[in-house]
Amino acid sequence: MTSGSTPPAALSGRILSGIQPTGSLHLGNYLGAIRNWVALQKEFECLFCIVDLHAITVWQDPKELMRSTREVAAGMIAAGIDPAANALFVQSHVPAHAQLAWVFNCIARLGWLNRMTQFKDKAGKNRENASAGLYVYPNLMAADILVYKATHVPVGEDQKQHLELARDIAQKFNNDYGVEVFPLPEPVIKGPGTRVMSLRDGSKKMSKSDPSDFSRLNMTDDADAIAGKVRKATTDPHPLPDSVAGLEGRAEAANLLNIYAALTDRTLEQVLAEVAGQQFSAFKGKLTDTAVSVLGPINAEMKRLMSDPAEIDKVLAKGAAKANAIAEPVLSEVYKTVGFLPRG
Ligand code: AQP
Repeated sequence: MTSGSTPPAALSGRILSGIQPTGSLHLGNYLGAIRNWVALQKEFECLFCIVDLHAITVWQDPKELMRSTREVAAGMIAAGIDPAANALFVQSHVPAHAQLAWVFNCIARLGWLNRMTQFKDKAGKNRENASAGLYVYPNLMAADILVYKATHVPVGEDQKQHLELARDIAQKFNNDYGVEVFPLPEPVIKGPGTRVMSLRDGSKKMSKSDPSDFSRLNMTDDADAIAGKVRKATTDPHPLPDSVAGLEGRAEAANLLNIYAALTDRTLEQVLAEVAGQQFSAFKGKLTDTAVSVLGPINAEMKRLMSDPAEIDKVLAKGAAKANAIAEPVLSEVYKTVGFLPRG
């Protein structure tokens, strides 16, 4: 189940990456995050956290949450995350995340949280009915990062504001107590940073929680499912253009081409040179074959791993032990700094 490789001698820092077990992993999670994390594990000491505490800020069916937590672990390992060389673990298995988050609830200012755009997006119009957890989500995310004194965090566009908040919290904690407990974590960008959009609507991001399964390619989809979804993907009546400028106002075409470029490790310009003038029907055939060739082996490995849940749980327990060994001394340092009496 693990490759057993050893980390290189000189690592550039410590990275914390998180992913929510809120449903099926999809191509957006793979191209936008997991694939880049696989590359980062060669350069950094990495902690990969399946953030179940974050997941319950909105309603989760308990059985489905358990299944999804194991499936995310299987997906990450199948995609190339090496749990022997890094820590792959579940957030609720490391109590220091929630404990440090409480301290940060007392550090972060209401005004800072009020500016978080993701809360506004996720709470929508029914703000009064959103959970208090959703509101303080960024404080927990700051704790996820700082409980390991992570130096770097791979973030997409949508998470930049949360990383800024984590830096503000670290700085305010250090200033308030006159200490240098926390480093200020830096964003790290690896790979093309592909943002994958919905297959049904090119203006919305591909998302686990989109009610339409046809909006996304799941990492668990087989070849038939992939072919069906690509065939049904929204397009427009025009042939494919020969330049990036020709994609202006064609969000769905741009999305499919971006996906094809990311899957084949090429630039949009290189891909356009290949497909310019083609009709969508021909291009969709190529895209399907490519998606199947990339996702197929991952999918098969995920199925194999999911057939032995006890083995996944063992890997996650080892990951939690590694994570706890780093987090507990940091939490003790914080508790001492704020003046909590040591436990007898
Ligand atoms: N469509 C996407 N394109 C590129 N990257 C994406 N990520 C998610 N969707 C896309 C990246 O995947 C990582 C893990 O994301 P997450 O599960 O923590 O939360 P999310 O961004 O909220 O993902 P979803 O699928 O949209 O989940 P739900 O529907 O539950 O909110 C992150 O690095 C994210 O940027």
